[in-house]
Amino acid sequence: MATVMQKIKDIEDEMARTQKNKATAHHLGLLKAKLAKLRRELLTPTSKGGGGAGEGFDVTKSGDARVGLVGFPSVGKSTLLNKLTGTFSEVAAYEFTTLTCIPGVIMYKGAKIQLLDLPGIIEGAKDGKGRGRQVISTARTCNVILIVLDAIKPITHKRLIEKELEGFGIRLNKTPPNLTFRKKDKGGINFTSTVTNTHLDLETVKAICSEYRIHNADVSLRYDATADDLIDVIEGSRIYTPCIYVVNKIDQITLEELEILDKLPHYCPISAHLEWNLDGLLEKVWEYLDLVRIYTKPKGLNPDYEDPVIVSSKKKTVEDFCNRIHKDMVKQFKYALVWGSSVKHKPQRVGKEHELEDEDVVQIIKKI
Ligand SMILES: Nc1nc2c(ncn2[C@@H]2O[C@H](COP(=O)(O)OP(=O)(O)OP(=O)(O)O)[C@@H](O)[C@H]2O)c(=O)[nH]1
Ligand SMILES: [Mg+2]
Repeated sequence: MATVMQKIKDIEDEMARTQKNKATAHHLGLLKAKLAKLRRELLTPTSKGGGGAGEGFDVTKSGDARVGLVGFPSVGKSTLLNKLTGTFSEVAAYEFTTLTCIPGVIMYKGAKIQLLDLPGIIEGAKDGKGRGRQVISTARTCNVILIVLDAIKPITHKRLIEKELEGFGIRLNKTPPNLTFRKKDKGGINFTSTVTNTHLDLETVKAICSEYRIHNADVSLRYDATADDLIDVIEGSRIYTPCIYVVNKIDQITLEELEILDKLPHYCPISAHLEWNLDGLLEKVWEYLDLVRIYTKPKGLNPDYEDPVIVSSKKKTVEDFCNRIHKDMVKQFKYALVWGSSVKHKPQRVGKEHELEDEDVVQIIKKI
């Protein structure tokens, strides 16, 4: 392990030493690819060595969605979990109070949201320091990540945590790169682009590909992609997670300082201790989770508005809805009656490919 970490450090040092310009672009691209490969090696260690370094904490996923609290020690993650879920996780003024993953549950708009309190991470977590790797592995399983920051600590902390998560293949508030990468049997590296590229050129693309021993491929860009974007696509297994920066302890800063924070994107200022703006935070979490509530209507009865079935806005067909209820339901499916914004008529008869909208009412008609 030490050798992989040493190699990572050497490459990072070399990148820091290398001036960024046209002549060095391909060399930097190559170094970035090497770095991505080494980080992946850290994630999936060979059989020898400590037990499953790439594994997260053993907490069962439950409810409709999972939200994780990530941050440096003593920023107030446990305080926040306690206030939002009523679960007990020890709070103390000293660092590294929480040593394992503590789950709690938030009931919100009829959805059951699992909130995970995680141990504080330290710089270098992605390279194997502390329990950070386990923390970040668990963060990978979350539908939304809350990066908790301390209002009185420097804003550079935000950048450090982002770096840790990025080093582990988590992309925050990003969409997958809009570029095609296709391996071929022959023909060399073919590079095309529909826009002007300021980051990538043929030479850099070739350098990156050669690091992966890929000598024949079509690479086509539809936007000004970076070397990191291309590496993400080649590496695969990147996770794209929405993230909210929760700035805690705002009871310790001035109104002027708060106004500056208010303008930043993806931010939510709170005081966990004094319970300031926790409703605002929940609303934002709900927005970032992007969930769809579907009410069921048994035949001849009123819809059940108390207990919606929750699906993700990316998987919201009638079939997805059926699968959330029971794995065999779709086998018996004949058609569905839908009331709500996804249809024109009330009710409308739809098939299992139909996409539902938030707060639709659905009645499933089974085959006899
Ligand atoms: N002033 C102020 N203090 C807070 C607030 N929230 C938490 N604290 C204090 O900050 C300290 C650390 O809180 P914890 O909730 O234990 O922090 P943590 O992030 O879980 O820390 P680790 O488990 O060590 O990673 C405690 O002394 C809390 O009382 C807040 O909103 N304002
Ligand atoms: Mg804690």
